[in-house]
Amino acid sequence: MIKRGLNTGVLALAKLCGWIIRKARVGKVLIVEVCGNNSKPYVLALKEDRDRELYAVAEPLDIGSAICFEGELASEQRSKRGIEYVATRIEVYAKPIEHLPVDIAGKVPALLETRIKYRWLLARNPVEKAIFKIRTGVLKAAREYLEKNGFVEVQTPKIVAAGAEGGATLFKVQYFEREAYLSQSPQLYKQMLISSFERVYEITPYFRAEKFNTTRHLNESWGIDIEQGFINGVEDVMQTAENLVSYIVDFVRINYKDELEILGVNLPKLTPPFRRLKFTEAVDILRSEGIEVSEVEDLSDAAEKKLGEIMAEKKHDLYFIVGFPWTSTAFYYMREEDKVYTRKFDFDYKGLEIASGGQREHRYDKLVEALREKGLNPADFEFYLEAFKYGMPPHGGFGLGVERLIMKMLNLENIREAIMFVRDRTRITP
Ligand code: AMO
Repeated sequence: MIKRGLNTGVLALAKLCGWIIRKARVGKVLIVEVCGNNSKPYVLALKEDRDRELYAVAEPLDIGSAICFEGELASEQRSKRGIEYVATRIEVYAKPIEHLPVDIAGKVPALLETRIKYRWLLARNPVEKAIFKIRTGVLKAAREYLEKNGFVEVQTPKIVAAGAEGGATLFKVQYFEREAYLSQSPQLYKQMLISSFERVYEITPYFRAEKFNTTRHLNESWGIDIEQGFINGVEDVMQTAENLVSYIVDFVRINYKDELEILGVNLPKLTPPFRRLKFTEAVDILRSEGIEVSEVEDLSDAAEKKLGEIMAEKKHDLYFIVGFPWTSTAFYYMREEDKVYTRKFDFDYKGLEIASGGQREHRYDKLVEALREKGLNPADFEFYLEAFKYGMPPHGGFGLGVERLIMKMLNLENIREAIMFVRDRTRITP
């Protein structure tokens, strides 16, 4: 019988598989660390005289060998590095034909460049693996929260005829005889679906031809996008955003204790509601600190970071900036009566925008006017505009950046650490 330990996912009696990441001899004992799907490695302590047969199999194996073993959880757990098993059988599935290009045990720290190139291999290392296991948990938690709250999962096209977030960052693709683009955001489609669903969500890649090379941008990133109909205002949407993020953080805090420990991350429980700052207030705060900011443009990365430091001093790790000027936003945000400010918000975590969203313009005439004012041709958006003709309720939503959320939760320095295969200015392989 195979028994699973409470909350640990550890198998008491099992066949377990993975790769040898470390081998050490302590006197007559051979310590073999095997890393499989579990974040903590399995540890086998084989005594030369007692476990003669198994010792003979394991002793000549190189780091990187793919093996399975059958065994039982050791009654006495002596290893600090992993979970100790008493093996009864070892089977070798594959041996490396070359030396591994990176040090999986992590004794020699690899440069970020190397880590990005060999992430798929380095994920044998508990630290690297922990990040990706938590990434899975983030998506699982998001789905769980959204399903519990009446959101329906949808999938929208990734090859599109029009962009929603500005022409400068569109990747062009040749689509038979015509030009098309890779989707920057499910924005237009998720809004269209609010003509038949009350609430939708999508977990989706975004493709953005942003030319710069920063620690917070990718050219292919993932978003948790939601759209929510029948709202009374932007506040309803901000509540969904803060509750969703708090749920995700709590889910990871409770279910990924081993991984957080491996990463040395202390993830405090979040307690919404978070502070709402008006855009004009954010401008005043930054100016009072001597930072130059415009009243009509979005905050620069540097200003955003500085605001994060100021807010952190006041014990606000997470906060919203709401009421962005119309001059700084996309066409689809609802404008206030004054036409100067909009119902767009940013949601920041430790000085980084992790999500942005807001209430949308749902009135057909005003939407057409907004497109024109932004210099866009309503004819290019006909398929989208049509959805606003047949009873479109007030609605709003947001896009939450998966890698940015993980980066801030786990205190990673570079967004590239939060995704397995990086697409940035210089990388399209591996
Ligand atoms: P926005 O363009 O702000 O809004 O994107 C939403 C969120 O997605 C993440 N993100 C990125 N992460 C890494 N690299 C990038 N290049 C990148 N671009 C975006 C960020 C950001 O906050 N349609 C709106 C959302 C909405 O209103 O619903 C949109 O796409 O975390």
